Amino acid sequence: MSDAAPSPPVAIIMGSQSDWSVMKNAADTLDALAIAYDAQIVSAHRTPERLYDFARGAKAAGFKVVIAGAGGAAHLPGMTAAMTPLPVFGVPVESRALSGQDSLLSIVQMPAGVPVGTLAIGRAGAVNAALLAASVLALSDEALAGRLDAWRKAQTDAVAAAPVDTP
Ligand code: RP5
Repeated sequence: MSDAAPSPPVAIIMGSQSDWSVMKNAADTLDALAIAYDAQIVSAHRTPERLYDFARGAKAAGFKVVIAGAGGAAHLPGMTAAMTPLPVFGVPVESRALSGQDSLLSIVQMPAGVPVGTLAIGRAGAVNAALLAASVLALSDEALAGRLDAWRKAQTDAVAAAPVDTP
């Protein structure tokens, strides 16, 4: 047994520093719901040993949900899901060459047996990955369930009944 403090419930991992501008939207959403997280750069291609260490140890470290963002040939979410029983939500990051279509297809087309919950490309996917993580954690956390309900009510209340002209 390690004496290290348990990890926060959510791990946000990403393949590159260049993914952070998208994945920060997941972090900001978790912040809004007062959910603690740890954000790390873990590249399936450039730091495979870091990936193995993270994924194999994620559950024992205390994480409950993994949000994994990557772009291009985006192996990170699938490789992570292969090595941990924790739920993994994959966020396709918009790539320069193919606008994230490559990222999306790389992440979503997992063979049967190793699931990755795949979100939309870019910011929407990052925000929704955080909201899905919140929904999972709220199943066993009444206080968080209340905060999530309030977040959704605020979103609903912010929708105007009729459109206005914008400059
Ligand atoms: C992937 O390659 C990363 O997830 C990133 O989206 C993409 C490009 O990475 P950089 O070349 O910008 O580091 O592994």
